[in-house]
Amino acid sequence: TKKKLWNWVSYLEEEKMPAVPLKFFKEHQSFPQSRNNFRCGMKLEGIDPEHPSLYCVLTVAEVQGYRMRLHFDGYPDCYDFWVNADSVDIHPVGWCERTGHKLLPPKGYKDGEFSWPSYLKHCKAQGAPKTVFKSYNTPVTPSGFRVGMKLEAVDRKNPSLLCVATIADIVENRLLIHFDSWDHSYDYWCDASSPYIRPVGYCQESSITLTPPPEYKDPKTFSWEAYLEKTGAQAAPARAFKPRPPHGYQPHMKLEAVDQRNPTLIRVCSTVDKDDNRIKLHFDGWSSLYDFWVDVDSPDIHPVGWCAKTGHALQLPPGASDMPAVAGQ
Ligand code: MLY
Repeated sequence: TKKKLWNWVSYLEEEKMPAVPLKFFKEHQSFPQSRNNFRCGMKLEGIDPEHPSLYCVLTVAEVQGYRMRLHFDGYPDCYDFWVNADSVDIHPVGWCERTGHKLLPPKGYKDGEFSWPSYLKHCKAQGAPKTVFKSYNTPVTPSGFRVGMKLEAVDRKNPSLLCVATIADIVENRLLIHFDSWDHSYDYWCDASSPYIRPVGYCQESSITLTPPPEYKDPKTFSWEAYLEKTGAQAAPARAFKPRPPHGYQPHMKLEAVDQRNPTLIRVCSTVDKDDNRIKLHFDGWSSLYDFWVDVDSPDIHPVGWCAKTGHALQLPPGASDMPAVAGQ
C-alpha cells in the first residue's frame, strides 16, 4: 500500500477551510527574506521577555529553522526562551554601551566587573556578527514620541485598566511603556500603532475610567493638567499615535503557531474567535482546553507553509502525525 503524505494543500481541502491570507501577516510573521545565520554558542544582548526593561547577556543555545532558543548566561536553562532570527529584542555585543542602555551582566558578575572582551576570551566564545541581526538594517522613521512623555496605556497584565504611563525608552520604532509609580514588571514594548496606547485625555473623552498612579487613593482627585505640571513632563502629542486599520481575521482559517506551553513546537492551528486586536487559536486535533488568545501582530503566528519554508518541524494534528510532512508544502 502506498503511504499517504501529509501536506497543507490536501489538508485544507479535506477540512474545507481556507488558509489565513498571506496579506494578513506582518513582515516579521511572514516568509523571511534571508536565512537564519545565528549559530549555537554565539553571544548577544537582548531583552528579558519577563522583564522587558532589562537587557541581558545571552547565548544562542539551539537553532531550528528561522527560530532560536536563547539562554541567559549564568542562569538555569528553565529561563531559556525562543525568538525569530529577525527579533527586534536582540542586539549585537556592545549595543548597550553604544546606546546608553544598562546591560545586566551574567550571574555571578558584580556591576562594573563585566567587560565583553574579557568575557568572550574567558568563554572562548564569539559575539554574533552584526550582519546576522535584522533590526540593524531597518530604517527608523522619526516620530513625535520622546522619552519622558506621558500617555494613557493598557496594563497588559490587567487588560481592563487604562493607566497613567510614561515612555521610559525608545529604540528604533519602539516605545517602552512604564506605569507611573509601579515597578518595572508591568513594562512592555510597543510601536506607535499599538492599540494599547492612547493620548492624554482619551479616557475622559471616551468616558472610560483612567487608573491614576497608586498614590492617588481617590481617582477623582487626579487631573492630567496638575500631574503634568507636578512632574514637569509633556503629554505625548496625539499626532504621534498611528492607529492601525482593523485586522481581517475571521474564525475558521488555518495557520501555523507556536505552542506557548512548549515554545519549541509550532502546530497546525485554526482560528476560532477574534476581537479587535487578537485571535483565538485552536490546535487542530487537540482539546479546546488548549485554545488561547494571541495578538494579531505576535511574532509567534505564521502563514501556512512557514515551517516547511524555514526548515522548522511542524507538529501535525494527532492521527496525521504518523505521516511525514512533505517539504515545500
Ligand atoms: N491588582 C493588582 C493591580 C496592579 C495594577 C498595576 N498597573 C496599574 C500597572 C495589584 O494591585 O497588584
